[in-house]
Amino acid sequence: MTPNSSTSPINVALIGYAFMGRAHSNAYRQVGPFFAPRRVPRMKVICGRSGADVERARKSLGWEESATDWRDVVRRKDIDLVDVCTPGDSHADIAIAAARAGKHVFCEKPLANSLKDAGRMLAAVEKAGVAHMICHNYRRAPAVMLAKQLISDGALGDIRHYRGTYLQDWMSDPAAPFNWRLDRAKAGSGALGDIASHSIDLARFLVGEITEVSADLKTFVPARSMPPTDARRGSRRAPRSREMRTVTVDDAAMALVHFANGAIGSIEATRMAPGRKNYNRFEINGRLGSIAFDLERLNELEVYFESDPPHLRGFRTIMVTEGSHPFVGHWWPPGHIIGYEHTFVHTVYDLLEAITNGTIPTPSFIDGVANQRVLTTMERSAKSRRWEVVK
Ligand code: SOE
Repeated sequence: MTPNSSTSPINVALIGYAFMGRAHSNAYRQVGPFFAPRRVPRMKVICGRSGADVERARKSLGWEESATDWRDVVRRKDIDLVDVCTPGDSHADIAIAAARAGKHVFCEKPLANSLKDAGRMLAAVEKAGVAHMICHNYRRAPAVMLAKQLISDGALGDIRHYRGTYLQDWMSDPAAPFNWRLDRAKAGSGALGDIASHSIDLARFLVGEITEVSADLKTFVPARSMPPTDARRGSRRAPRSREMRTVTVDDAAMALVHFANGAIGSIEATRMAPGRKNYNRFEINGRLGSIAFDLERLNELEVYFESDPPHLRGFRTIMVTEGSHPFVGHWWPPGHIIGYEHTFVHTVYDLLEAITNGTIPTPSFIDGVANQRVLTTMERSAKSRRWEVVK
């Protein structure tokens, strides 16, 4: 890719308008005023299958136009960047078509529903010479960036342990209805691809490549009732017993992992941990110290250093809200905390700057493929009930 000296806006097409579509839209709106990228995003078109719903989303999220056919959208001459926020089963088709049309591609995680599709996506963006990025937004929580700096500076010494847990509870109640995330054909996998993929990304970012895994997957609730359709919702008649649908993905995933640098670790993800809403936590222990992060307290990083005088040793909590901390200077004065949505703004800022510089941002589709390889190996290991090499 070549650097782009233009200061014209980067015209964005967003495919998908649910939770992630809203989070990305917010990021495009905030990034200009707070980060002043050299090329600001222009929120050109938002695309979804239902014309009425996507038009509502357009109005509330601030896009110029709405559309219902992503194929037309990704071919448009006036689009520079295609942002894929759909369920996993359409990532490959959209991203590959966008790359072939010469667009930069930003894609939600996991990159695809299979390693093969993830590989095809990477080949397409590399062939087209466009920028590509996967949205593992938690890398850009300032506290996670600080953790990365500490590790890179050697403050923890050689890393021995990574303990990543991503716990949620929204599927814990067996009466919670079926949704697309429970359908393997749409989502690829369950807690594994949806949230363990974030823990894997943080493990790769902070510690290094995962080489071997021993994993287990569990589905606690094998079938769930279908949500009422719009017609049934409006009906005055008493509801008949609901149609049940088989859950074809895991509710929980657990793995022991080995890293190339000799560290060992564990990764656990579940949607069945009552009380844990979005508990994306890691602890890393090195020869010289330890760090711990919890997304539910995302402005904080716990640190422990062996180099502290013995009588003062203990975990302390750094408020990562100083202007000198990564990204923070663009927001508020020290102590004026930031939240979940800011991690997307930081991610989008780095993506826009990379496009302007003609570089490939990280995590790129290369990371997406590496992540998918670990996910696939975890599935293989859960089946074989053995340690499996990541390949
Ligand atoms: C749902 O489990 C979800 O929205 C994930 O899809 C996101 O990637 C995660 O960050 C929060 O939870």
